[in-house]
Amino acid sequence: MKTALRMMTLAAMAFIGTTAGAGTLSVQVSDSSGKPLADVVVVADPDAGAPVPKYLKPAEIEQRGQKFLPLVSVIQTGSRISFPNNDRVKHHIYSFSPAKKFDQKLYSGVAAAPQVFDKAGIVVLGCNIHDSMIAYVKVVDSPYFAKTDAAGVARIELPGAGKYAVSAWHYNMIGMAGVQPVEIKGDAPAALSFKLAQKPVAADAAVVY
Ligand SMILES: [Cu+2]
Repeated sequence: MKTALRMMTLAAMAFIGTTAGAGTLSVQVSDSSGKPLADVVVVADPDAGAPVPKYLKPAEIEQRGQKFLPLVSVIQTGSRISFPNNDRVKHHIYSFSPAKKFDQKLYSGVAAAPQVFDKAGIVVLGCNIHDSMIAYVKVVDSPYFAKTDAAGVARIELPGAGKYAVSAWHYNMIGMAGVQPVEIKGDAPAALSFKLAQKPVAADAAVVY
């Protein structure tokens, strides 16, 4: 435990120590017509052999207005997520996804125990009571990730020079986007763009709750 703590501290110090030479990667994501896409998970995986530090941060997906908020989360493998219920009604969260199967029986308030997501992959959450409730959790091994904002832009701080493989994922995309290599040199900013073809929006999804 002591050793683990020391290693984490050293890793944190190394991270702080290198931020001066860090490079910011900006990624612009749009659909095939060029419209900016929000809620895209962008991940930069360090090249083989490069260290993959753990920066585990607890995350939260609340339930409010019979919705999961946020709709899309991205966390590093091993992180935990808590699920506070801020509705008056009870929810019953479940996932059948291979990366994390669980079943959080009917509850209200903060009664739900946090869940640890220890396998990389895509986890789709639903509620047994409210069929319209859905959330996506992308669990990734790399600590370098971000979600695109309303302008379709994700910014990832990378710890200095090195090569990375950058990928983009949206819950409504068709197939998989190609992985793009990027090399960070010194503190020069780098930029990439992705176009992700989207499935037509299902009639179901257009329902206003
Ligand atoms: Cu519910």
